[in-house]
Amino acid sequence: EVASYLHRTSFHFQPEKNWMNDPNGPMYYKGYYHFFYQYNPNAPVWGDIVWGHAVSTDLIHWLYLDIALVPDQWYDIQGVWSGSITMREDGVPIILYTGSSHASEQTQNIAYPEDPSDPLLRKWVKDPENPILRHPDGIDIRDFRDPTTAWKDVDGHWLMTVGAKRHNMGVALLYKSKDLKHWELQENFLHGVANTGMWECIDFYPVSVLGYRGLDSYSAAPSVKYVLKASLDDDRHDYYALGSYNVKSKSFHADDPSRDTGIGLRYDYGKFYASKSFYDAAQQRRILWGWANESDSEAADYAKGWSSVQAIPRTIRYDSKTMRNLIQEPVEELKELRGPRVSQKSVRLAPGSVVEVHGAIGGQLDIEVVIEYPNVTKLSQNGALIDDGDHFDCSQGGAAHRGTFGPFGLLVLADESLNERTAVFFYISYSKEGKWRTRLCSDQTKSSMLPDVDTTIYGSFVEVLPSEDFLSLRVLVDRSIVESFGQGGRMTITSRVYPTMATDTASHLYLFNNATTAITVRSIDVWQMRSVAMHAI
Ligand code: DQQ
Repeated sequence: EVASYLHRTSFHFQPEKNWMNDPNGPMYYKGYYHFFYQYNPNAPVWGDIVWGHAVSTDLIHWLYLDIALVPDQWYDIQGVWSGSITMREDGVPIILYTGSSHASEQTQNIAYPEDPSDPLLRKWVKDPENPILRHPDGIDIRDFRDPTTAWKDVDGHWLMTVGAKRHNMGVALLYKSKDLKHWELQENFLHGVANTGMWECIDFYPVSVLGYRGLDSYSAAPSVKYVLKASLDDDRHDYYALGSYNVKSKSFHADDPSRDTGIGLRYDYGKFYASKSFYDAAQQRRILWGWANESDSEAADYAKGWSSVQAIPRTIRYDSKTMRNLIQEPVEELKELRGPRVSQKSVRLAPGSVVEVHGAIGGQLDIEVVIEYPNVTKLSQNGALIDDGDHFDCSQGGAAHRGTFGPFGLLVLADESLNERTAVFFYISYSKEGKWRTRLCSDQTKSSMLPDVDTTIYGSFVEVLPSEDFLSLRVLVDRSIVESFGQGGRMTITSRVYPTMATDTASHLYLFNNATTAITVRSIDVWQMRSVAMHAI
């Protein structure tokens, strides 16, 4: 038995105890970042859901506030479910949320801050006229939830969407309002995709194709693209499409319907669900929160008294290099926690080698690695064996596989005898279409000696441009979470792991190369991360 506090994260957001799920209504208000979350105050499993509330001045150090919304009305008595914040024109934030009624009907409701002059917004009041929306015809009472942040239509009205399901088609229902309270269903959907099931926690927002700045207004400028995200209840992953928004017809169109409308791109290839973004007016950026649930059993959740963490908030922007995806990076403020650093340059990794990064000790690390992209053309002309890309996916063999150009990367949360280790690695292969493709994978199969943990291997392709002669990887390690950002944040993988030996000062870091070709690491920088004390005020 391993002491469960060793798995409690040290710089990721977690309540003091019990169950947490979706991030709700993140915002910046009067000098504070606010964060609400689906929370069960009574047990480390889902149920009795309320809106937990916390504030921070830097998105990293959090103070817990009193619960913001509890189930106390017929329309939300079975749970105060997910929703969003909208900034009213007078600068006052309002909450739109889903209630699960006494009859399990999903209703949409509105709540206001009791005292908008309090920067902490400690008290919230429900509108006496709630519910403000009931399910429309043709939508089941259980398939109507998670209102988005409202945005301005060209005629000055508000628009918002609520997720639903119609004949197994995931849809974003569109509503229009003058006052954020009286809503009218529009004839068209904002978007919908056949056979994708219920769309939970829809997010819809603009991104600038020009630069790093985040956007708040839903303009029709040609430099603005739109992201539509749906959390698919059926397969529990967050998918997004990049596209355009027709302000006249009020509909979203994916740039590449064949690829995107599936809803085809994932924010993260591991555990990252029910995510929600917000525009941070203080830093003019858009930030994304996502929920990372446990990979261990419910019995383990009861034993440790808590379940789930939030992934580190991520700055998101359009990838102006690939023009096909978003870039996600941990918020800059995380660097405040960086402590002692170890660095190495030009490390040659012979085929089949494991090399320790000396001094990179502990279960709390921020790792940045840059690896030379191997000279695949030269080596293949010399007769090296070429893998058929279609024959390797991350889950076949994982880090133990041996190919010409992979796997190579990191072993994190590893004990000295390598009984436990989590491998985050690249794998380059040649496809039937005659293209070199790179995968980023996270292999949990050897991450823990505990019997019940889900050790699924995660991963997918990451785009490497012809002009890029390197592979880059940033990995955040925090006791029971490993967050990997490939090629500058083009692709991410979040995994949950539960080492029993590789904990605390017995946790080591290694570079490894299981390819049959030598690999050169250009540089590796590793920071030990300080802990954050989160407490109630
Ligand atoms: N979680 C909430 C729902 C939402 C789901 C309930 C997504 O509002 O659809 O806790 O995880």
